[in-house]
Amino acid sequence: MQARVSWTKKPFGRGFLAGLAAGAVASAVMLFLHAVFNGLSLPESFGSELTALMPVSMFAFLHQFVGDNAKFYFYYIILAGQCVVFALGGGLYNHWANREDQPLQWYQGLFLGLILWLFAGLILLPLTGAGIFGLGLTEGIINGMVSLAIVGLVFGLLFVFWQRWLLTLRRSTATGKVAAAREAAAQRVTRRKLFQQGAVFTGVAVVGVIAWRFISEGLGATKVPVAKLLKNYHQKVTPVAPKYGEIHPAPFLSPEITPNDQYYIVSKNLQDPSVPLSEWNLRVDGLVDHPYTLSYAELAAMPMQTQYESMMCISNDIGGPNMSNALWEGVRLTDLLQKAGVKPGATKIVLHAYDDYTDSIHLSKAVEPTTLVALRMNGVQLPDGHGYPARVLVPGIYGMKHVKWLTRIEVVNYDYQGYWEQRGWDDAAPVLLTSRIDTPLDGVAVSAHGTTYIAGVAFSGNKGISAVEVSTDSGDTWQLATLQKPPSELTWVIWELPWQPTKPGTYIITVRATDMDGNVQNPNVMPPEPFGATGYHSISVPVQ
Ligand SMILES: Nc1nc2c(c(=O)[nH]1)N[C@H]1C(S)=C(S)[C@@H](COP(=O)(O)O)O[C@H]1N2
Ligand SMILES: [Mo]
Repeated sequence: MQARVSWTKKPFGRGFLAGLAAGAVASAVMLFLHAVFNGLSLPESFGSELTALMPVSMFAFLHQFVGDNAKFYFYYIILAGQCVVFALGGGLYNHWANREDQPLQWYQGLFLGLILWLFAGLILLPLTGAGIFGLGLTEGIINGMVSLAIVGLVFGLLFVFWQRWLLTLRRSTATGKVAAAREAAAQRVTRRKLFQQGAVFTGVAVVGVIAWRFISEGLGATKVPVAKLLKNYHQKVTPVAPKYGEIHPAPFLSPEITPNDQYYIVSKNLQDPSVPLSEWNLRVDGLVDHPYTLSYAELAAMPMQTQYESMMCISNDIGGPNMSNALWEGVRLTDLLQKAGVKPGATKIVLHAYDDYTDSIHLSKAVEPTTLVALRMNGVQLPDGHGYPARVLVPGIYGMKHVKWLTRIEVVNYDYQGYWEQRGWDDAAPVLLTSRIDTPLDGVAVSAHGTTYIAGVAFSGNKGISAVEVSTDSGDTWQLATLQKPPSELTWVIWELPWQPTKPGTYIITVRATDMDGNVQNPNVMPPEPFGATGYHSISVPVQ
């Protein structure tokens, strides 16, 4: 007689294992249906809801330490959670409905699949705010019901298959009792060892990632003590006439216009939509006299405006990469609103997107002549990743409100809060004046003989740049950089300072900008949440 029966040999354990194996495959099918046939992906729907429920401080922590890949890690954890739920479903079913641990019948698998299908459609999805079977999502209720039914079917059949297969193992190992007992004991030891090793590895990895984040980025904005920077800081000055001139080409300096394939991309989605024009139109409705719908051709036939505009993500760190500049073409939002006739009492415009993202802007911002529904970027149709077929441009406001894959413009009379605002980010979200050193690279040595061009970009949103100052002595003295005359006040400005360090040693280089109104960049170090980051970008450069 075996004294201890491993849990995997009890009905629950066997059901759990079978459920886990079937659940992993069913999850893969779910992702496949989502990617190829616009089926519903529970992890995405759920992840979206969980980030909304997360306190802002926790979100900030994750963002700080895990960085831009946070959404992917988060998603994988939820995906693993989904497999565990499948496994629990299998375990509990086997425990309650199959106490004798007999081979299951196929109809039992289908029954379990049906229960999980109803659970997902009637309980889980409504809990995430997506409505019954994803009624409120772009995928729609039909796609939701059908794709989840296929997932349930796959799960149910595979569950029975694996359960039966695991039972055949019991029969074959039950023959040589002594050998089996010895083997089971050995397995217990290796399992414990594996578990211990796994825990140690995970611990080391977590500590390593946190340490690495501290070293690689945490220091960037704090190399010069803020107290020192604040000593002769004036929030507002009389703006000087910009010192425009020729900029020397330097390695790693951003080009003034970012090519489309280098333009930063940020979105809430794991997989961004690729919108078929046959399924797309633009609806203008809400508090308007004449709601209407435009096809792409009708929208493209309206008068177009061309403008240069830079964008930055509100989650960009000081010195971070999520900032770019392009030439855009689009229809003025105010023209679209005028066509509909905005009713008195309207205060905000809600922008709805194909990926179920939403955001809102104030009516006063919406009617500014530079607020556009853009169709083209750097002379070509919007690339998929940047919002094809249409996206909003709101100069002066962070990238968040530049809604991509736009489908609907809704006029409202209440204070709507968008996707990120519901997660604690600022609703006004004006771009906070910032500047970045692109070259030389942080920590990379330069020669003491000859000239090094220190250069980068400065960005104010929509207030232009009047001056960029650079310090090469840890913020003690500042020199005026040369600016490249920008194509508009809505773009970043390329700046440069030639530098001839005389003595070898390590230099701390810092940059700060002033906009056309005389506002000076804020030296106080603040993380991106919830208003956008502030502080000065600093690098340390060894001179040899
Ligand atoms: N539909 C939709 N629009 C969106 C987003 C999104 O997830 N979905 N992300 C926003 C954010 S946070 C930013 S910073 C910008 C980025 O635009 P880009 O990828 O073209 O640079 O798009 C905004 N528009
Ligand atoms: Mo963003």
